[in-house]
Amino acid sequence: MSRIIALSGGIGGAKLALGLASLLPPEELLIVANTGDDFEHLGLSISPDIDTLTYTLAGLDNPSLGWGRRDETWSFMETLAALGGETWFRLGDRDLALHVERTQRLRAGETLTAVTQRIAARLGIRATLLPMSDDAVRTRIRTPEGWLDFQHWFVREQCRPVVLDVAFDGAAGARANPALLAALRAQPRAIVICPSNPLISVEPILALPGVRDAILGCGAPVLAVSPIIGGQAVKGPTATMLRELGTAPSAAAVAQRYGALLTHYVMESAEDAAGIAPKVIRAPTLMRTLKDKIALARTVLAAL
Ligand code: FO1
Repeated sequence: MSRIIALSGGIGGAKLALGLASLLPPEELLIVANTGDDFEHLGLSISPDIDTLTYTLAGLDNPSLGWGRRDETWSFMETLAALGGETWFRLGDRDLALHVERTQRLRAGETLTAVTQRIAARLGIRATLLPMSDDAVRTRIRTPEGWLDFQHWFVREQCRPVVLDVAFDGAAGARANPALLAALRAQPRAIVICPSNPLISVEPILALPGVRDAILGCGAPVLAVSPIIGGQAVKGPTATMLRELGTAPSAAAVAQRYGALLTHYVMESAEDAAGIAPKVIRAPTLMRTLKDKIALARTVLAAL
């Protein structure tokens, strides 16, 4: 039974997940991926955070893009462009195979959990990787132009429209992954909130019925790692989103969003800890190399 439950979005979260997977026996690590970014595109079921976690844990990630597969080729996209198809969301040739395989199996009636686990096993991942839910939850962003589907705002519009609100369509009626709820009932050693965007990567997981209460009720420490360094996100729109929603971006602002959920918070030594209630652990949180990822994971496990 999993003893450490890691909640993760894409790139930043996946880096810490890899560090944890490098240190823990596989049966002691459960990684739960946000699926609020999921969408259907070109007839395919795309699960960006599951993809990034899968590729990162399998050593197949594309470090320069931060998404997709390494050693990628783009014949499919080039051909699609020549035919006048939609090219704002890029699917590399190798990546395409994963989406086709996932889509086929979902259409045949398999759950996203089963498909995710099969692909992870095929790629040699030994820790458990699960979607937060098998039901569709879709993050949407309210902008001055109206509500946008997440990938339309994030990729097609390059996060340019100002964020006025964030919603997780379907979350209230979705069932959290039963394996997550079971792991939370089975006296986990700790919950780790990876350094992902709180607004769009972690809060969709917490919005699922029963998850927040199960975390609070499980009695385990809950540790988050700050995704903000020096008022900036390492990658992605976390800082801009916080600002547009009326909060000055800082490590403390993220801790405050998680509120009473947290018992521990890991952040850089230069960050201001004023107003942070949980126990603060100072550590380097920038993860460039595998060594950095393992070092941060070691700090996290030592704190717990
Ligand atoms: N992000 C981009 O900025 N541009 C893309 O063309 C793109 C394609 C893509 C394909 C598959 C996949 O799993 C992820 C992809 N992403 C792309 C990343 C992704 O949409 C976002 O980084 C996440 O949703 C935010 O966490």
